[in-house]
Amino acid sequence: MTAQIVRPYGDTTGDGRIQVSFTLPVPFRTRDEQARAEGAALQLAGKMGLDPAMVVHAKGMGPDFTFFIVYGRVSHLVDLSEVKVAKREFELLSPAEINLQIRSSLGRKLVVVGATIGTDAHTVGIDAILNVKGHAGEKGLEYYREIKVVNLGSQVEIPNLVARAFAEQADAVLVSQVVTQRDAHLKNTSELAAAFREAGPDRPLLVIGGPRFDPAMTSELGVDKIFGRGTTPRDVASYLVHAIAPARAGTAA
Ligand code: B12
Repeated sequence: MTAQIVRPYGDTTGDGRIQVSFTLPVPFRTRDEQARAEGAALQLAGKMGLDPAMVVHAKGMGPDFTFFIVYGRVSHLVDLSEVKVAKREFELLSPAEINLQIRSSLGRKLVVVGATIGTDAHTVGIDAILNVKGHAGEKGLEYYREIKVVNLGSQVEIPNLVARAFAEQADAVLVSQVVTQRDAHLKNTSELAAAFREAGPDRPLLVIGGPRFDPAMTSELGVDKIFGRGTTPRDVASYLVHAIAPARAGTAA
């Protein structure tokens, strides 16, 4: 049975050893600069509660920055009974169940329009969900007979996405945001939600995804659902069915 109170494992069970990496705006060119940089890293590690702490890797990043990996011991305990896990609010269905449910509930194909917005050119995530080749051993939404996928690609401007979504009579708009520098993903998502709000009351479902989103931020960002790291196409298809084409009484789910 797993213990309720656990500590990190480094060299031996429960020794509390962890490894952290960070960058400081300090140079690392001369011997003196290197010694000062490592001292700065150890000072930060100490303030973070790592005792003892050891710089196991330091590398200059351009003339003014240094990247560090620090290995050290923390005294904190993890109480597993206090861990909160968000519960999935929809049932995970098979592709056959998803197709059947769309057909019996909507009586037509479910239409999704996908894109990345802003300057974000990372398409691997949205393609993993949409393209037939899929992700993690699962086929993407293009594989589903009852789903029509319109993949607009990358760096789509929000007004163009809104126009296309209405032109396609999209049931859902799927947007990927991978770059999070200066909170670009949050700003772009809020702008997307505002643009759809302004476009009229009958907007499609807004589904956002990316590795660094907090799935609990849906209402704050004005969208319907946020998917994070490790999402699979079946997660998304099951959610779409739950939100757009729920099972009618008496139909198979
Ligand atoms: C491949 C890659 C690139 C490729 C992208 C090629 C392409 N066509 O996509 C190239 C080389 C072009 C690139 C460029 C850049 N990149 Co880059 N890139 C990566 C890298 C290595 C992998 C990303 C990836 O493909 N992951 C695999 C996919 C499957 O995972 P995913 O995106 O998380 O998607 C999953 C989930 O998040 C979710 N999901 C994602 N989107 C959606 C959408 C919906 C609707 C749903 C439901 C789910 C969902 O489902 C997916 C499957 O599980 C990451 C580092 C990393 N290891 O993650 C950096 C990274 C994302 N890149 C980064 C940066 C900085 C850049 C550049 C700015 C670099 C530069 N200075 O030029 C440019 C930006 C270009 C631009 N305009 O956007 C940073 C971002 C840092 C930040 N905090 O924002 C990262 C994290 C690297 C780093 N550590 O610095 N990059």
